[in-house]
Amino acid sequence: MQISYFHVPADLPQDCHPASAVVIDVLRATTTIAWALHNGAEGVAAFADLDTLRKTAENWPPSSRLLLGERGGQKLSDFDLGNSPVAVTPEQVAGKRLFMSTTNGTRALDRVREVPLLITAALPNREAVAQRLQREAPASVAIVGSGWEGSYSLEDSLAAGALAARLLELDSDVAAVANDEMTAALALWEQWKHDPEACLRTASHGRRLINLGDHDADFRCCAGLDQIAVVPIQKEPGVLQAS
Ligand code: 3SL
Repeated sequence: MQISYFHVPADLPQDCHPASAVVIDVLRATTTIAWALHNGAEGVAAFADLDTLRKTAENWPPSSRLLLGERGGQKLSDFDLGNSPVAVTPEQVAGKRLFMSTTNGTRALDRVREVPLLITAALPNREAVAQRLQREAPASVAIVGSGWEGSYSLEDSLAAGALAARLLELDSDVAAVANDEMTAALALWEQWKHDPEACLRTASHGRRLINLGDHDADFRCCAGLDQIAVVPIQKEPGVLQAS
């Protein structure tokens, strides 16, 4: 299993066709997806574009759908929820299809939607994703960070390093580091693994969230390692479901 890391979706070469992809947006899209599915959401349909999201959601019964997302970290005025992982409680999401669009995370998902095995990961479901990849044993795994509007995100690299570190621990004969970005992400994880929340708060997007208001609960949630066993997998184009 050759494991590569790409800081942002645009770094993935057009002629690169990995057997599997893992999209990461620690702050906060893939953390929210993991918690929403853990808390019983029927599925998360991810959209890069808001108009397409609204039109598609209209075809779903109002009582079993929620519109969720943000732009620039702020909830959209006609949406039910923003992008906080602590807001997707069982009371809010159980049995519902979530229609989600975020500044970077859902765009990253869009970029790799053709990859045969597409998973999302965050720190709370890191162990579950690692176990699943080990079981599936794809020849190649492209871990794709969401970044922020095309540039590097510290926290996505941290989680990429956390996931690769666990894959190497599980079976270092099978898992192998395939690019320098992956090696650097592993070093980042080594540096911060005893205090991931501090890394998230140091990151530029962490500071952006702090400037927008009190996100303490989100930071705690997004930094919580190996807390839930859900593995969000793309079951149909753009739709993630628990497995
Ligand atoms: O960029 C994204 O996809 C979001 O996760 C950003 S935010 O944390 O909701 O502001």
